[in-house]
Amino acid sequence: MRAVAAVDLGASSGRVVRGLIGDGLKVEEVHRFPNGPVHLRDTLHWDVPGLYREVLTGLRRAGEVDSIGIDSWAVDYGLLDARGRLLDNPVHYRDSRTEGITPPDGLYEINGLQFQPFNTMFQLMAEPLLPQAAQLLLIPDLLSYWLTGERGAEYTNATTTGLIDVRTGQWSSELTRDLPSNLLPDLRHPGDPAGVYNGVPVTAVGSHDTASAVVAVPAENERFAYISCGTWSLVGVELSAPVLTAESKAANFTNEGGVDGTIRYLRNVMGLWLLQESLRVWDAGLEPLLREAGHATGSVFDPNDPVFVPPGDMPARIQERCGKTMTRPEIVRSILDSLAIAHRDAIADAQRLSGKEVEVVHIVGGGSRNELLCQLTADACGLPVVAGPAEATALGNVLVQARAVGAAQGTLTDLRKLVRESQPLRRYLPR
Ligand code: ADP
Ligand code: LRH
Repeated sequence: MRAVAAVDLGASSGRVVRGLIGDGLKVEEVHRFPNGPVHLRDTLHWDVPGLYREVLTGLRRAGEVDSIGIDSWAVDYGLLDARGRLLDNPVHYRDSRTEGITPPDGLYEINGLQFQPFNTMFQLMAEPLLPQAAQLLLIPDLLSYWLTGERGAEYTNATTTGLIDVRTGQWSSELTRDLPSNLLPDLRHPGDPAGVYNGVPVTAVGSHDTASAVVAVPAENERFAYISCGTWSLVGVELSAPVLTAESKAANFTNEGGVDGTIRYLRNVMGLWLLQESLRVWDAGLEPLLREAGHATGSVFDPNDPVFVPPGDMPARIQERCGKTMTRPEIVRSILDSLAIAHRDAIADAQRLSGKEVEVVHIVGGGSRNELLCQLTADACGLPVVAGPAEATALGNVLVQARAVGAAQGTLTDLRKLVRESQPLRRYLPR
């Protein structure tokens, strides 16, 4: 048996899990803590030093391990000065500084990414500290640097910057031309060594949380769609090559770099952020409202409307979009109905645009615990939904480390079998 520690920082919470691999796969959560945006005067930040403190607590609780791996949400970064000091607390991707930015022509053909104003390359266009910066580290790479003193740019997360050429898998010389030289560190790949912390090797994993989540999708064969459902719903299929057609660009589909050279062909759907923010505004708990939403009637709105990106009064924005006043259960039901329809549309588009047909939809992440959302998604898609694991991201992180330390072997198919055989899953048939 080998033990590894996986640090997984989601946009709404972080956790550290201890994974045991050898005779099957066992995971135990040793630490969990909240995460979220913090307004400091006129800028929305993350509390990254606070997260680092929680990571240290989690690693202490994980005890003796053979490896440590870190993943987090994508696109955000810290800037270091020439002496390696953090220039400012990292800015949250929901900050308004990229509002109104438009993508240059010809970008999709190079980076293959759907247009999201918060992609790192657009944040850098609005970054006042760029002239003082010696190096940029994406969040998992920054935490890894604080642990080990070593710097690098993990590939899967680097693809979310918009600065990687999707055809070569390298930093694009064209897109990085105007950036300070050496701003972007050398790339490292999932499974590569990334330094040592307290005598324990740190291993690069799919450090983009969605890359790790898709590793742990318990699919039996290739004909699956996935929904990595948490703060966002990342909805799509796994491919071996990017789709860069004009239709794909118009449909705002992204080609993100995955573990083992895969491409995550997907669309960002606004996800449970709508519900998280509603609960925050109401100061209400999730479970009673979900029960009541089961009997409520909802209205359908477009959850991907950019009006929902910044933090704020989601219930007011939703009622405005639906053109009527609703009760709380009706608002919750409207969110879930609208997400289910957006899931259906993204899965239909992914199949049409990539030519890949699917026979099952896997929902992983915290949203896989939402029974109503899973059933509504099965109903909307007309396909069976397999829900779980809720902690797919941490599991994918564990599995890539397990393979790097020699405790697991094989392809993604082999790693997925370990998930299928060890994790409770629930099946929903379309009604
Ligand atoms: P992220 O990684 O983006 O922070 P998670 O994958 O941790 O997100 O998912 C968090 C979401 O999962 C919550 O916002 C909530 O909507 C949903 N969730 C978590 N636990 C439950 C539960 N017991 N029942 C229903 N939904 C849940
Ligand atoms: C999910 C996620 C997603 C990105 C977003 C910024 O946590 O990494 O894949 O698009 O955050």
